[in-house]
Amino acid sequence: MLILKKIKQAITVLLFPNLLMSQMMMDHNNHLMPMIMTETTLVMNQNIDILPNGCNEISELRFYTIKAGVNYISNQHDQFGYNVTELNVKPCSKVEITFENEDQIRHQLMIHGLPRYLYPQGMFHLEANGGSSVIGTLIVPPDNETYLIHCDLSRHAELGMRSQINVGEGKNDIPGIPMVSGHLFPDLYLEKPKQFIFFGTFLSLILYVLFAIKEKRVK
Ligand SMILES: [Cu+2]
Repeated sequence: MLILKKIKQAITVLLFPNLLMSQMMMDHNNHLMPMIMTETTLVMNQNIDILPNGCNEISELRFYTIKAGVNYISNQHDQFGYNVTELNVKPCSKVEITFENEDQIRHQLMIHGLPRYLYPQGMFHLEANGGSSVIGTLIVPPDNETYLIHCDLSRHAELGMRSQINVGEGKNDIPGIPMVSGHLFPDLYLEKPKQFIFFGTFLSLILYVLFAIKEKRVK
């Protein structure tokens, strides 16, 4: 079997000589979980066939295309975004994600909090250079849970590159998911015009009432 794997790796390198493809194979519970890296992309902790504990079979196969980039900013506080900020899948489903990076800088799609006995550090990880796309697959656990999806590059998550995946009924919304649970660190100075309008209207109303009372007394 080892020889077959070596031959497979050699063929892969021969077929993709300009991509410098490397595959690091990790043995885990007698199964192999590859980290696949090219010049422009990375797939880590992919799981295409190992059932999480409590799953008797794969419940369904779901395909998602998640796009990343400035085109998907959903509010005035953000600088990055995903086009999908919430995914809903059945427990034990197999989820294939096509991650398309439309920006000119590198982005990631990381899912956190997965079972560590199956996903090292509880993490599933896709990464693509600007203008590149990559495909990865995972099998979700059987429990109702909500998992964070984000880009871990410096401040990208804080600036809007956050999403969540609900398994089954989900659990609690992850804070700071655009269009789902608000913004993590809203820029307060952007709220000042709204506050000014509110207090200005309130003050005008009080002055109007006082003026009206005074007029009534004079009459
Ligand atoms: Cu990013």
